[in-house]
Formats: sequence, structure tokens, C-alpha cells
Amino acid sequence: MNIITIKTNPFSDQKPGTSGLRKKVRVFKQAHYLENFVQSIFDTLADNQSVLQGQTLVVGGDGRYYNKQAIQIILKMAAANGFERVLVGQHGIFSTPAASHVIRKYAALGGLILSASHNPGGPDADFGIKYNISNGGPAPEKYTDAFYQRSVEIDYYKIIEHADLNLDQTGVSRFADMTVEVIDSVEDYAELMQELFDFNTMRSSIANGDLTFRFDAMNAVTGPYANTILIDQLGAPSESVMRATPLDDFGGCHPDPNLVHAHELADMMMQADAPTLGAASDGDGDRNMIVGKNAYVNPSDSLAILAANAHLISGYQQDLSGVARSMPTSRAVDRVAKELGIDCYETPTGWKFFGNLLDAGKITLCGEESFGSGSDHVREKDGLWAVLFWLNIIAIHKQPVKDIVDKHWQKYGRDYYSRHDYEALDSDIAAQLFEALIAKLPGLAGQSFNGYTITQADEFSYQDPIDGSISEHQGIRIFFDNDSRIIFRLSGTGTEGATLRIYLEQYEADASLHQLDPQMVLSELIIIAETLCQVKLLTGRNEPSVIT
Ligand code: VG1
Ligand code: CO
Repeated sequence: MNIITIKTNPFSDQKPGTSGLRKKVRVFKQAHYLENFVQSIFDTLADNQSVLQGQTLVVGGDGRYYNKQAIQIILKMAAANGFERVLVGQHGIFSTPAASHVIRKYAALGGLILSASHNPGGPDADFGIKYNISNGGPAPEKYTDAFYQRSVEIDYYKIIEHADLNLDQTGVSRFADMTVEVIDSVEDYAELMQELFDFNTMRSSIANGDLTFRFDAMNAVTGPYANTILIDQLGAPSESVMRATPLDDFGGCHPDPNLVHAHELADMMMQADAPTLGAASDGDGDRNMIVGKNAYVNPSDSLAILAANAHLISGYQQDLSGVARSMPTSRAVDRVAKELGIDCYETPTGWKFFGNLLDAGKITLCGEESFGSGSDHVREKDGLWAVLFWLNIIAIHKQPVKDIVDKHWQKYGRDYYSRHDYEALDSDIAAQLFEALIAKLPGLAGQSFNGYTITQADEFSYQDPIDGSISEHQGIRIFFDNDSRIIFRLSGTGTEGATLRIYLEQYEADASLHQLDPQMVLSELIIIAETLCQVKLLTGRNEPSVIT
């Protein structure tokens, strides 16, 4: 094997964010940029594991522009760094949850997932890479910090000279001294779904026409998964899956499953002849949006409804061990946990914080307000899993989505919720705004704004209950005496300027007040949020870029 050691200079900007390293494609395409980061990961792993020899690495991505080229580079570097075996998804494709499952199933050391998730793709758009550890989950902070430390001092990387691998053909081949297996991207994942859900129940509801749905794969990675599972295995008509071919620029669309970016689906669900369920997932298949006929399901509510109905699903008939949500996610799932008598954990934003709780068996289900939900079946959020969960619930209840949601609110009350994002702000202005907000926190408790009195104002810091590690500065929390909250965070996934997220939440127990427009119910909190952070005033923006 002809290993070449290439001299390189470090880049200063390879600090992973909420979910891996995300940059513009043109940044990733700079000479040595990808190689430096990959070598930083391998060097860190070699330190921890002493050797990479004998180890398996999983590689795949969401099919976006630069996916295949990056995989060829990674294969050559994995061989040079001594990996025994690499498992690659056919055509270079793995959804994030499928990669997580493959890492676990084949006892790999870890995996490299190439994706910038819901960010747009194409030569002028975004690329990303993240490392998942042997439990299948995103590398925790102690790893990502170490990758970054290594990246700022790296001065060489190792690669072999080798012809590119044919990624389109499944099978085992030798790649210098390493074994490479190109495996079907869907098969293992589809098997796992069959273990969890009642395929017979769903199949008969679909066959007799009780259950109809439209799934929007958004020209992204879940297309092949949805075709196999929803069409071939559940027998749904082929038009039930739309935009099913993964395109390297997602057809010029933004693969972010919300009412704005999946507007065709959203419009369809407001028609008189809408199917029972509308659903969409994001670029890498870990997010989900759920819409019923005339009924958008807020992701925080979706998590709570899944928890409340889990006992009906064959894979979750054992009692849930506990649940978890990210801090800015609404407290709807807390109310279900209380009723079930189980623990509910509150973690910082990002799936990596659920890993320890899942591994320790403390939680079965978890989720985030950002269209993410999942369970202990993998160590990532899982878009199609959530869609199957909903299809399964509907097939059992034989009720429209709206009725399921309304009944849930009648029992638990409704947590009115909305997130306002101000994207691509000038980074300096955003940093100043955030600092000013932090400076204000000590004086806020006791202050009243139009009848809303602040009871507590602080920065969220988290101590992992399993390994004791502490993560600070995880968002600003403002609590009010009427059980409402405002949270402020700066995004850790954007690739342009800074993105400010404002999360607004107000609880309503009275069922006669459950059918109101969230923006109206939250209007007072929206005004208070502006008074506190002055984002409009400081940036000249009139309104948020995205409201979900
Ligand atoms: C966002 C979401 C967060 C999610 C992360 C990765 O992070 O808010 O909940 O875990 O994206 O999701 P941030 O730091 O921009 O708020 V994905 O589907 O982009 O991997
Ligand atoms: Co994603």
C-alpha cells in the first residue's frame, strides 16, 4: 500500500457546531480542507483507541453536491490510517438514522456522515460532515472539542494513491489493505422499522382506503427509503411519495420540512380531499413534519402525542423508561411523563445530548422542537420512523390527525408554541445583542411587562446525569408567572452570519381556548421578546425570516 503523507497547514474555522462541521461547498473544496478535518478526527480516535487497525468505519451521506467526491477522499484516507473495513451506502447514500443503525448493527468504531441536513445543497450551497461514535450517535462534546483542538495544529494527513471505488455496485472489494463493502442503503433500516411497527395493521388500513397519506421526500435522502417501506412494503399507491429522487441540489429547494419549504404538501393538506396524513423529512432524513387534514402538528406536540400513544405500538409496549426533550422544546411531553409517572429530562439543543441517557436506559423516546423525534432504536432523530409511528397510531385509532391532537390537548392542556428565526444576521451585531441580553439577566426577575411578570431569567447550563460533564451557555431562559417562557439562542448550524432563534411558549389548560392562532396567543410574548433583545431595532429587520 502506497501511503503518502501530505504536508498541510491548519484552518482556524473547523469547530463543529450543533451537528458537525457545516460550511459552504466552496470552503470544503479548498485544498486540504476536508482532508485536514478527517485527519483530525482519525488522529483523535487513534489517541483514544490506540489503533484503528481491526476497526470498521461507516461512510455515507445525503447525496448532496460533493457527497461522492468526499467519500472517495475519505476511503483513501481511511485505508492510509489503518482501518480494517469500511461500509459504504450504495451510491454513497445513507440517511442519518440509517447510518446510525448500520454503525450499531455492524459494531463499527463509528461513522462519517456527509450532510448539512436541512441546509440547501449545490455548488454554491452547503456541505457538512459529522462523526458518530460506536453507539451510533453524534460525537459528544469531548470528541468534537478534541477534533477542533487537533484541527488547529495539524500539519500533515495520510492518504493512499488508489483508483476511485465504484459506489453504485453493492459488493465486497479490496481497497489496498482495507476491505470495502458497498451495502444496500435501505435494507437494514427497513428491517429495523418492521421490528418496531405493526406493518400488518398499517397495510390493511392502507389497502381498505382508511389510511391515505402523502410523504414529501423533498428531493433528498429519504426518497429510496420511503419507496421501499411505504410503497413496496406497506402497499401504498406510488403517488403517496413525492419528490422521491435524491438530487444533489435538492432540485434547488430548501430541504427543510416546514410549512414554508414543503408548501406544496402544506397546500394539499388544506384541501377538502386531503389525505389522512401529510409528512415530510429533511435533507438527511432525521427530521419530520406531520400535518393532518387542516391540522399542522407542532413538533413539540408530536413528541408528546407519540409518548402518550407509545404503548399501542408493538415495539414500545413495554413501559417507556423515561423521555427527554431539548430545553427550548415545549413542555407538552413533560405533562405526559408526569401522567405516566416516568422521568422527563431536559437537555441542551442537539441530539448528542440524548446519547448517554439512551445508552443508560434512562429514556425510550426523545425529541426537539426543530422537527426531530426519535427513540432508543438508533442514536439519531429519525424522520421516517416518526412518520411510521404516526401512520401506526392513526391505523389503530382510526381517527383524523386533528381529532387525535384535540383529544390530547383536552386531556393535557395545550402548550401554544412558536419559534421565530432571524437568519443571516451580521455576526457582530448578533453577538452584541446576545451579550447585552446576558448582561440584563440578573435584574430581570420581578419585572412586569403588560401583566407578564418574570420569575426567573438565566442561561441554561446542563450537567449530564450519566458522565457528569457540564455544558454551559446553552441558551437564555426567561420564565413568567403565568407558566409561559421565552428562550433565546444563537444557532450552531448556520453557514452565513448568525441566526437568532426566539422560542415562545404559553400554556393553556382551558379546552375552549385550544383552537386559537398561536401567533395571536403569543403576541404579548412576541412584544416582550423584542423589548428584551431588540433584534428588529438593532438589525433593521421588520419580521423573522422563518416562523415555525
Ligand atoms: C438546529 C436545531 C437543533 C438540531 C440541529 C441539527 O440547531 O435547532 O434542534 O438538533 O439543528 O439538526 P441550531 O443550533 O441551528 O439551532 V439537523 O436535522 O440540521 O442535523
Ligand atoms: Co437533519
